[in-house]
Amino acid sequence: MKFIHTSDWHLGYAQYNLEARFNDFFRAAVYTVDKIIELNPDFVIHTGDIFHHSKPTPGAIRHAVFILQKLKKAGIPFYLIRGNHDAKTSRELAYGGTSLKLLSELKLIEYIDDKTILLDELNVAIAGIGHYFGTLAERKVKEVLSNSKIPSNYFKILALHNFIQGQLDKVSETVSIGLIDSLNLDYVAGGHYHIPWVRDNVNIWVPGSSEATSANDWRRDDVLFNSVSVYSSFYEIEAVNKSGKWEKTVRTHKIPIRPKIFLKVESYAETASEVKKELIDEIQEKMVKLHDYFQTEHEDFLVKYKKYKDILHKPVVRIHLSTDMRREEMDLFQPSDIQTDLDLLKLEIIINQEEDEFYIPTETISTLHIDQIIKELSIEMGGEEIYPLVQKVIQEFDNRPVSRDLNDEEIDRFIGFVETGVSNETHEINGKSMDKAELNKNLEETSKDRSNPKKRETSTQNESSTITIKSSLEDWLK
Ligand SMILES: [Mn+2]
Repeated sequence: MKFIHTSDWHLGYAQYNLEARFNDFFRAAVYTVDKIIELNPDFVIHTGDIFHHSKPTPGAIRHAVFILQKLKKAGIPFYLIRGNHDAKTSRELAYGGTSLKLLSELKLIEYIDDKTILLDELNVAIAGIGHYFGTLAERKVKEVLSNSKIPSNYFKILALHNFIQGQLDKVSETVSIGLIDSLNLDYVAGGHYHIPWVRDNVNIWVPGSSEATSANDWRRDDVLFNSVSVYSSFYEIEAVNKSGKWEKTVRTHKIPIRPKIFLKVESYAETASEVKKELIDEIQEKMVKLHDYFQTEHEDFLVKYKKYKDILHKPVVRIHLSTDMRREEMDLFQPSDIQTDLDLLKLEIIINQEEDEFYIPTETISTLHIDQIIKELSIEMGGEEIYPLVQKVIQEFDNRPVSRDLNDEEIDRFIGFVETGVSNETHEINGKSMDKAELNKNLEETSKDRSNPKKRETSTQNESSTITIKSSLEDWLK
């Protein structure tokens, strides 16, 4: 007995609003199915999110029909469960059924809608549970399995579209390993999580999505040269019953898809044109390596899918850039030029700019007493002499309830304090007595110092802030 497990095709997703990406999701699923037909399994299990949208466009439906017809012609049954993208809410379920029901009525798939089906010729049982939020996911698993009558000699498969314990922390809709382990299953087919993920000691296999719906999906084990993600995966499972005991082997198949290049670049160049050149060199280096790699490793694939070469040369690129460029240079820096020069499909640059401003390192801030922080800030702001003033401000607010935010009146008072000085009393600064007017003058000079670049250069530490250039309209969440 042999079957294929694939998941999360997300057909119809025009990522970055690009038609090329819409086609990428289609192409990845076509490659997958072509390979499946070559392997000629007894059946296929798809663990949900065949569509990206619960109301797929006619184009996305045509993609699905085209792909599923290939399998139908080859006589390979296709079992599918409901992903969160396929049909999100009960409201949509209520209005005349989902796209999955449509595919099922067209006899292109068999929709396993929270039930167990028995493939008696193969001695296989498939329990399929769609996506559920919260604890409902686990309850549905228990419910469906306890209502099923599965002969003990059958190969028992559970198909799920939910997170599994160990994938993401603190997600309420997580199915626990303990529950899965207690069910005595031969193969747990997982969807929803887009990165390949295996716990073979408890028979859990997650092939990941067939294309990347977000940059998070690039974090696979099989990235090339530490920076290029270019595969998706599916599993081929062969199982034999040897004197009452099932023995199985699981093979991973990789599908070449649109390359995604992720780079961390620390640049010490100070001009926009130098930084640009560095980035172009880095990207080109990876592209050349990738091209060479494909020529040797995937010669057959390149012959079979000639158009893939165009895709290979047009990656999606994301760069985390640390730079010393000053603001003025930053304004001259145009990532879109790089995208155009290299003819990339999409370039995103996230810039960590070094800035000449005072700061308290965030990693130590929690261990510093507030008074110490204020003292350091005072010194950075222009001199120890304003420290007594700031101290006074703190004292004033020291008795405030810590468990709530300041109310409007308190905020006004606080702002008033800083703007007008503490009171009409005189203050001792460096042994000198100052009245309110002098204090204000002192504060004014201090703030002048802050905006004076020469003075700023003497500051010992730099602030690191994150600025996203060309931030994408893309919703990075699955
Ligand atoms: Mn998905």
